Amino acid sequence: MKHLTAIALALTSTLASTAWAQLYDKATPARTAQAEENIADDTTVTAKDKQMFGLSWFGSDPENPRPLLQAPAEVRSENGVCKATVHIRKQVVQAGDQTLNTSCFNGRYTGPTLRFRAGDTLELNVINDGEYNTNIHFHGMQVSPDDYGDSVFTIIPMGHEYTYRIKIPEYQQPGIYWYHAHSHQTSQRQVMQGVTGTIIVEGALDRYPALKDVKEHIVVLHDYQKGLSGEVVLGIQISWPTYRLVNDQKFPDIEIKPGEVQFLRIANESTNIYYNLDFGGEKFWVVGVDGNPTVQMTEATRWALGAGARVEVMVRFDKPGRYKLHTSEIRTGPNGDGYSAENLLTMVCMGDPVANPIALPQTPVGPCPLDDLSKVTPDVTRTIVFSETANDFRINNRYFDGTRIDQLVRYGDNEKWIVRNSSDELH
Ligand SMILES: [Cu+2]
Repeated sequence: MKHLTAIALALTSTLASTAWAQLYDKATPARTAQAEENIADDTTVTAKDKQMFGLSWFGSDPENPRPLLQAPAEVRSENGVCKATVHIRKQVVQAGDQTLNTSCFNGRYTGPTLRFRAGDTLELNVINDGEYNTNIHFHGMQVSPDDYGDSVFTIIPMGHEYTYRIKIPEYQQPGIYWYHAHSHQTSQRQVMQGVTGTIIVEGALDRYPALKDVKEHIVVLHDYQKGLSGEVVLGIQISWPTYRLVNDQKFPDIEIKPGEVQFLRIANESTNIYYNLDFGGEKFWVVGVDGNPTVQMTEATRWALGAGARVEVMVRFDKPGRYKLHTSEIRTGPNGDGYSAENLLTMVCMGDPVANPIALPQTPVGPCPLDDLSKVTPDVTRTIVFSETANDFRINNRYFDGTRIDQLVRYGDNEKWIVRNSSDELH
């Protein structure tokens, strides 16, 4: 269970969820190939879906119309400033083939993507007409917590608004990040309600000139548990099945030509779920992990994505076919949670092969922009131990207290942190 869980204990009982996890684990044996196919069949588009989504959402194969993946709304930086407004308000929104009565950004379950370059300024106006006091955490950004910056101790009360003004440092690495509610004890539910969005720091492909024109897709993995009231449940049960979406859509398609290279920027914006992603054994090439460019393109056939994690990959399929982005069943340890397998989206490889296919992997031009810290002598070394009791999660045997300072670090120091997980589950 991730940090969001740890700080939202008021909403969920660890004991109850652990007991359920064991039960659930026993109840869900590994899926057979037939079962996997049934998942796909369940999500075949119906006449009702067509009405709901609008015809423009459907792919170019008239025999098998399916909703194409739609990008979330987007705000781009202009003249060095990315200026956006997110309005949290409770309303009925479309979430896949269901509706959800929820407090989310701008009437969409998936919030707007904010795009800017290192060195720009982000001005994010947050209007809180939601159900909780809130705030925004800019996940993975190396920015100041001061003044109108990235502080999880900021509180935007219900009925108020607040504008974050954040200078993005020149050393912020290009890649995919996200922003989400992080107010203590309600962040888990707010994230599941949809108080999240994606951040792109531009320039991720600057070191790969041959790839500068490849088609890009933002792929937001997000999920919820819905109660009888039509809202996100009050008591989230971590191991219970959740309704999983990709950019507000259920099992959408992406079209790709044989031999074409496309760029998938995948963010796990869920509260708890781990994904264990694959394309049915097809290779893909990783260019970024959690906003850090990889030194070289890394070939992979499977990638585990914890809650909050991101991965950016190049895909190419040489033969026509339907290649499903799939997550396998995953269990986070004897004391952890179990998540079922599911198909998330389909890359439909069709049409004429591209004339001059781009070779993969590409060799990057110039050095990796990340500093190599492996040879730096640390100024301070700390050991951080994660543990669990029957009732709570702890770091160095202490439960979170927002009024206490646990680690005081000096600006500019090089620190070595040894992180030890003594619990019986992934963290
Ligand atoms: Cu976060």
